[in-house]
Amino acid sequence: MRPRLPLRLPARLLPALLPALLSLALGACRPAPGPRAFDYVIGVSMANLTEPWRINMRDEIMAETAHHPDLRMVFTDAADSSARQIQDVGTLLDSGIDLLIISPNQSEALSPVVAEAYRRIPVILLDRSVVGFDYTLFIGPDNRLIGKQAGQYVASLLGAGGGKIVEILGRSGSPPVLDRSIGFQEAIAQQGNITIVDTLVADWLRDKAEDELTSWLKRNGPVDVIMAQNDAMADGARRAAMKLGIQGLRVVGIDGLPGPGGGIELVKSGALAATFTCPTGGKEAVISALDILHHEEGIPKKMILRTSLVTRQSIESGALATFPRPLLPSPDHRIVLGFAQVGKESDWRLANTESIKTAAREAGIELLFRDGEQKQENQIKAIREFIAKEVDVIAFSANVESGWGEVLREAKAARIPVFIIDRPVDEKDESLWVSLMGSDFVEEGRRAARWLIGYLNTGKPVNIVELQGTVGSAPAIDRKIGFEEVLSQYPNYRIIVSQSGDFFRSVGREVMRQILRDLAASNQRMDVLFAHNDDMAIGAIAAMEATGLKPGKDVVIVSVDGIRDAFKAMIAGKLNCSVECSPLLGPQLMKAVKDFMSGKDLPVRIVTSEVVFPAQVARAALPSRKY
Ligand code: GYE
Repeated sequence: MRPRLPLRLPARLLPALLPALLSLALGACRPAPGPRAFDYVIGVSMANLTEPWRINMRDEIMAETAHHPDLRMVFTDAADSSARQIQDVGTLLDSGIDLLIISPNQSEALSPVVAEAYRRIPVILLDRSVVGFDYTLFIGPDNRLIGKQAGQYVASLLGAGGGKIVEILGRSGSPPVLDRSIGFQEAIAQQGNITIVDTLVADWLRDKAEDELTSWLKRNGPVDVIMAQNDAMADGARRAAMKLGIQGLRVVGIDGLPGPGGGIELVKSGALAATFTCPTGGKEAVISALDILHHEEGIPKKMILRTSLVTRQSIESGALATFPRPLLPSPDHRIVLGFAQVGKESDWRLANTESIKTAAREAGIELLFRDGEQKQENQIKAIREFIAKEVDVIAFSANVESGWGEVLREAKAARIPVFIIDRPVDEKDESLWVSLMGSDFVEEGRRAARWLIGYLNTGKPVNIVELQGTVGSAPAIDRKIGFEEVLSQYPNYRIIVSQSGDFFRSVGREVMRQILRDLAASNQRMDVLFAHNDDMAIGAIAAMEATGLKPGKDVVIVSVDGIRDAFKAMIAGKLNCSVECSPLLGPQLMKAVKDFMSGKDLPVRIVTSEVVFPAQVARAALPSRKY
């Protein structure tokens, strides 16, 4: 087998070399006429290839690539220069790559060239995102959450007495820096007696952190904790304190890389008090790239990778291993999955149930299905039944987001992994479930508002009636948040009435009937209806027509889901826009269950890829709608 080295090109030589190299890769690997040696060339644009974490990312990519003879990787190293990375991407595109994996040096600066790439080939964002959604898939950590977890840990380290902290940041402008710092400072702010006395910048580099902190400590004296945004800088901070003979200063880092000098070793040796794993996503990027190139269905929009606290105690207790793996009786054991469904409130829910049942059947998974009939207590009862029956896996969609901690802890104590689909819970302990998969409801709310603003395009007063979903449910809470977040920039848009239709079509009709009576009595005008789902919008349309109103004309209507009846209403001119929210989560859930049970690590969050359907596309789109 030809040695398959990662092609790492000095950026300055790239423009000249890459075409030749690629023709070599494409040509020289091609034996005499017959099947090609490989099918795909993937360009990997790295912000830099000097930081240990990025070198680890490249190594993970190459290790996974080695399992796929039909793949070739071409790496570029932008050496922390956005201008150079823009040039790298252009050169990679012009040399004919099939897919781009990019870890942007800076989000804003790289957004345009990523959008251009996305117009031509699939693009996977790795570790850092861009502005907007012009990409195929994002894989990376939730940096704000990492910062928050670090803040919570430091608070627990300092205890009731509190203390003083110095924060050491990575390179200014680098996307994780801001998010990690925001999350960290938010968590610290919740503790009244902890002060961040200063913030230093060390560009992710160990020696710079050592120099910066040495001079700071000489000027200001000791503090209680150093919070560094990566382990390399944390190690530099530790060296500074040691050099100055300062005892008792505790240092916390992020990355948790294995191997010599990595965060795991630094924690094990006591050099660091703790670190947080920050998976690079390199392996997931290669696997997802193949799925995309093979046109697999159900490619998500985001994969958020799990972060775990690493302390000496967690290393020694083995808790560092991701989610405790249940032991299957035998490799050919038929997995038994207990699923607790919300109910039957909407066409969306019916389609979701059908998707789960069909996918379980096709995956050869035995499904115990329980309908919660819109009551959380029924779902909790069903989960307890699954625990008592010792199923292999539990999955559910949370009717409302609160009140699940106890039963989730019972499932964990029984070593039964839990998957959450569709509606998340508001539990802070993410170790209570393996993975959450579903839509970004806040973004759906934003999309509804952005469409409305663009459609009306007016500075005149716009009166909006909002039909909310189930009170306390994540989609109702978050769609409202997203809708109002965008609307807050347009003061002429006002929500004059907001009531719940509980996601039911019938309730949407009754609530709208009453709202229309109240508006008539108070001589108020309704210009727009924003309904949190299509079913309530369709119910409201019936109520409007009963009063002689022309829905879609007298009242502009935007809703969420994208069910068939919404497309029919749009074709009839009664609904103006439906924001997609896919219920077809069955295949993704069953794949995740099988992957997990076969030992694979899973993202802690998988976000579905979705679009917006304005009425003008409804007729063409309806035939291909699957729910
Ligand atoms: O919008 C609605 C269903 O949880 C996203 O619940 C789902 C929502 C969906 O009843 O139609």
